[in-house]
Amino acid sequence: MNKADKIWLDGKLVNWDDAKVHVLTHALHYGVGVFEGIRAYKTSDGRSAVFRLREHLQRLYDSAHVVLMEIPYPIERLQEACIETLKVNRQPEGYIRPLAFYGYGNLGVGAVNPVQVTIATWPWGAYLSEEGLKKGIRAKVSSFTRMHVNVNMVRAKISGQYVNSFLANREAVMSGYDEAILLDTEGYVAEGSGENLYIVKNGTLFTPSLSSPVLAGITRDSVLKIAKDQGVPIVEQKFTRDTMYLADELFMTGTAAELTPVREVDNRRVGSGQPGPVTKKLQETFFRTVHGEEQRYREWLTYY
Ligand code: PPE
Repeated sequence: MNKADKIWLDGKLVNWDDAKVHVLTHALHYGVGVFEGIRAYKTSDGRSAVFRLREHLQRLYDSAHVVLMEIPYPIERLQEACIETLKVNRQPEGYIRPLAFYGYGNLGVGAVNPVQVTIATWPWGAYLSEEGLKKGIRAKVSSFTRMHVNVNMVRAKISGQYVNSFLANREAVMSGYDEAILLDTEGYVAEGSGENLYIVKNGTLFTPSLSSPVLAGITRDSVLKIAKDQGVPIVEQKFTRDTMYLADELFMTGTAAELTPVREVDNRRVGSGQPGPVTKKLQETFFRTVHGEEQRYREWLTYY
C-alpha cells in the first residue's frame, strides 16, 4: 500500500512502521473493532478539505455504542487527530481510516480489554479503477447473503462484519467481475461489499431503505440530498434482483468507491451499457461537491 510517514495511535503520532499491536489483541481474534473510511480532497481554491468528517466520526461513536465500547476520547479530539495526521503526512488528499478496537489484556469472547484507537491516512485512488468510474463496472450477485438485521448490526461499521464482504468480494473478483452485489435474507437487493446501491428506472432513483441490511452510507445520504435538490424522484424501498436487470441505470456509492456506475450485472447489460444521464449528472455534482465547487454543500467540508 501507499505508506505515509506517521500513524496516530492512542494519542500519539508514531512512525508508520512502528504502529503495531500484540498478537493477542482481542479484536484480531473476535473482530470487535469499529472503523470509518473518510476521504480528503484538494479543492478548487487550492486548500484541502475532509468530506463530512463530523458525520463519519459520529458514526464511529455510534458503532462503538452498538458494541458496548467506550472510545476514550471526545469526538473533538479524534476530529483534530484526523486533521493532524493528514497534515503531518503532508497529504493534501487521501483516505483516512480511524479504528477503535479492544486491545490486549485477556482473551475469551467476552473479555473487556482496554480500547485502543488509531487513525491512519494514506493516498488511495479510485477504489474500483479509474476506468470503472468513467465507464462503469461489471458486478455479479453474490452466492453469499447480506446478513440478517439481527446478525449484522446494520447501523454500525464493525470490523468482524466485513468477513461477509470479504467473501463476497473475493468470490466476485476471482470469478472475473469487479464487485459483488449482496441480496438480503429474503432475496431482495441489499448492497455491494463496500457500497450502497441504486437503480434508475424511468427517471426515478430507487435504493433499499435503511430497514434493509445496508450501511447508512454517508455518501448515500449526500447523493440522495443532491438528487433531491436536482428534482430527481427518490424511492427508498427494496427491489428484486431482476429489477436490476431491467433498470435503465445502476450505480454504487461509498467513500472509497465514490460514485461508480455499474454497466453490467450478472452478464446482463444495464440500460445502454454506459453510464446513464442521471448517474452522470449525480457523479459530476458529487465530484464538484467534494472539490468545493458547489456552494450549497460547502458545510460538508472541513478545510485544513
Ligand atoms: N456499505 C458498506 C458495506 C460499506 O462498507 C460502505 C463503506 C458503504 C456501504 C458506503 O458507506 P459510506 O462510505 O459512508 O458512503 N465502505 C468503506 C470501506 C471500504 C474498504 O474496502 O475498506 C469505504 O468506502 O470507505
